[in-house]
Amino acid sequence: MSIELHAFDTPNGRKISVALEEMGLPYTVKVIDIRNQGQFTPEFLAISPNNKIPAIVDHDGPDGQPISVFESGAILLYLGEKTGMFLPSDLRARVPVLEWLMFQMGGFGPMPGQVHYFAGLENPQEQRFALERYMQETRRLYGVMERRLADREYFADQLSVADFAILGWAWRHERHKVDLADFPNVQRWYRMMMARPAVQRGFEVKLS
Ligand SMILES: N[C@@H](CCC(=O)N[C@@H](CS)C(=O)NCC(=O)O)C(=O)O
Repeated sequence: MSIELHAFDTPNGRKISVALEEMGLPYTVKVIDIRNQGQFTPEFLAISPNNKIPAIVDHDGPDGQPISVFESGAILLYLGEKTGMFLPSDLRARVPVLEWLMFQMGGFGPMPGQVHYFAGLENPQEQRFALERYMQETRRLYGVMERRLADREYFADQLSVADFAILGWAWRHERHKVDLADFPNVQRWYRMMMARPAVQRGFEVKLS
C-alpha cells in the first residue's frame, strides 16, 4: 500500500519527496496549498497539528496499521527506520546522521526561511536589520557545512537522510541569496546530489 505525502513545493516538502524516491517507496501526493490556507483544514490538522507541511500517512504502518507522521525530521527518521535505508542501525554510524539532521532542523531551515520571509517584504525599513541578521546567520551555517564537507562526500559517513534534509534547503540557495561558488565543498556536494536520478525525480514530482 502506498504512502500519502501531504506537501507543497517548498524545501520541507521536497526533502520528503526526495527521500521517498531514493527509498523506492510507492507514494501518492496530496497537495496542501499553503498559499490558500490549505494547512488549516480539519482533515490536515488531524495529521499535522502544527498546521505545517509536510506530513505523511503510511497505510501500512507498524503492525500493518495506518500511522501519520508530521515534522519533516520525524518523517525522515520514520522512513529510514521503516526501510532500513539511509539511517544506519549501528549507533556510532547513526550519531552523525542525527547530528546533521538536527543541524538542519534547528538551524539550516529556520534561518534561511527568515531570509526568504524578510527578503519578500517591500518596505526596506522593515527589512534591513532582520535581513542582515538572518543572511549573516545563513552564511555562517553554509560555512559550517563547508568545513564539514572538506574531507568527506556526505554529511555523515554515507549518504543519509541528513543529506536529503539539507538538500531541501540548499535547493533554495538563490532565494536566500547565497552563491554556492563561495562554498566550493557545498557546491560539489550539491551538484553530486542533484545529479542523482532519484533526487531529480523527487524535485520533479508535482507538489503545487
Ligand atoms: N519544522 C517543520 C517546518 C515545516 C514548515 O515550516 N512548513 C511550512 C512550509 S516549508 C508551512 O507549512 N507553512 C505554513 C504555515 O506556517 O502556515 C518541518 O520541518 O516539518
